[in-house]
Amino acid sequence: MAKLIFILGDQLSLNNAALKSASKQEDVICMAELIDECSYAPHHIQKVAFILTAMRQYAETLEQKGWTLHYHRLGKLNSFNALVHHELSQGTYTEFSIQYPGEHRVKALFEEAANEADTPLTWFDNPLFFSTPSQFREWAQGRKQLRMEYYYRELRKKHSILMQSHHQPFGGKWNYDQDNRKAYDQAIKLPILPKNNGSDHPALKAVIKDINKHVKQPLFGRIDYFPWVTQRSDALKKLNHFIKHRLPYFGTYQDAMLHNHAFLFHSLISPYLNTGLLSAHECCEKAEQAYLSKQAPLNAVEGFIRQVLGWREYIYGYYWFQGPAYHQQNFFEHNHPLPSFYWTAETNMLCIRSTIEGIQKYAYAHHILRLMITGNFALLAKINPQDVCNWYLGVFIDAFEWVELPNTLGMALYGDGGALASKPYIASGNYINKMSDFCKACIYSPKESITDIACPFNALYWGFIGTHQSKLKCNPRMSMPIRTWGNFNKHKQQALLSKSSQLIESIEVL
Ligand code: FAD
Ligand code: DLZ
Ligand code: SF4
Repeated sequence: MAKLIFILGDQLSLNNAALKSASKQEDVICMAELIDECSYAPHHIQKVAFILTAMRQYAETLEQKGWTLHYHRLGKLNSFNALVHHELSQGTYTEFSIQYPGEHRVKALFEEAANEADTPLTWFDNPLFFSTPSQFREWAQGRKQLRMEYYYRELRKKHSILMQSHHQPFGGKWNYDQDNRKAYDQAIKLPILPKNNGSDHPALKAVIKDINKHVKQPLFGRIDYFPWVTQRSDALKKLNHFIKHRLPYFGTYQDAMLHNHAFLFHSLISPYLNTGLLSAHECCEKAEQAYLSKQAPLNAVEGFIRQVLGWREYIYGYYWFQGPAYHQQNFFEHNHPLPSFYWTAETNMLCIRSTIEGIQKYAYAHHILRLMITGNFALLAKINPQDVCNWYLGVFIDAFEWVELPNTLGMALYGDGGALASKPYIASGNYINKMSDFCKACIYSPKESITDIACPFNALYWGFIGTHQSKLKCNPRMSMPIRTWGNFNKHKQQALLSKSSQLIESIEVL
């Protein structure tokens, strides 16, 4: 009797563990393009088109390799539940097999469907990560604080990555962050933008046509320029190109921001890693090799490996560790609605306008833009975290809940009260001015706080400190701004608090 193997839109690897467990002679592989999955978040058109095109191309590979495949194109089925019922009406299966999905929601849907069908369901760990949710749980057990740095060091040792000996990291230090905080200074020429892989890509064109026909909910963004690829062989080329041409400068300019360059020296590999087109192992191995062959310096290689082996693995474990109720947390009790410029980019704040225009165009913004521009503003303007998370889940090509939620709710919004981040990532216009070229061309001035031309980030920053002192004062890393706030005279405090409230009230016209 056959097993039914489900492969989801973010599991497109030939090393998929459920696929590996299957028999070509007996078992059936099932994949589906589902209306509900295209509409449950305010997705970017490039995200939906990327996933569906990659699914179709992966399915072709499976068929060429001789697998029996039930592939459902967009328009036939709405939901995972409908898919399970449809498959059961066509055949009898002893078991369902599936690799762990990227969301609690999807896991619950399959558990419910298998239960209803009275069919055993086997989950498999995703082998494209270095670690599993249960290994993270074991590591987390009994720890007062779950900090990425310590998880990262364990994984470096366990997998012997960038290690001189079992306990000694290359260069003698675990962390080169101090060298990795430069604004862009033109010392190195900016990389050329990735080419448009959209307009002459027949598979992508066919998918866009199907999306326009079947997905009724309007999608976010544009797709006239599509810098992404949709097959593993091309994703590998993109990775190799990054390692050769941009990795050497990745560390130095990791935190830099530019008005007219959305990508700088970043790798642009997150959509491929998150859908199974690339594995974390090969990304780290290639980066390590670049260091060993003296093609990239240690600060760059360690900086990159810290993102993939450190942050990405930690975030994955953390998401499953926190469980399905995590998304409801709202430590600061912020409840203002998301401003409409998060969708339209229509604001005079150039840092926000430029970031959101980039997202509309590419479904992408690099980490510091996500954290210190759109995330920082949402936190300072006291926007409801659930609204913010919904936006992040939709608008980025690489967004799946396991990675979006801890980054947005935990890291950017401090919505879990510091379980993930050691302090709120907040900054005034001064930081943005130091790290970018936005402020030079903005109608607001980062040097002013109260006047009509004052940068809104400034009064919002102090308004945030002023209103949340009691919640922040137990965090030693916040003692400096709290002390500074305390040293302001009452008149200045009052002026900043009322300017901050005014800005929040008039947010739509900023
Ligand atoms: P690079 O800067 O070149 O980094 C290399 C790789 O490291 C990335 O591809 C990614 O796989 C990994 N990485 C780096 N930082 C993180 C991190 N904090 N968490 C997990 N992996 C990391 N990343 C997503 O993949 N999906 C998301 O939905 C997502 N949402 C985010 C939301 C917020 C508020 C913030 C602050 C960060 C978010 N990130 C998310 C993390 C990070 O911003 C992106 O992984 C990165 O910008 C992707 O671009 P890149 O491939 O050019 O990354
Ligand atoms: C995001 C997404 C989209 C847009 N479409 C599909 C789809 O049609 N079929 C599918 O299997 N998965 C899709 N996904 C990914 C899911 O929403 C969800 O994030 C993953 O199934 C979690 O593992
Ligand atoms: Fe952004 Fe303020 Fe700079 Fe304008 S002045 S770009 S709003 S930080």
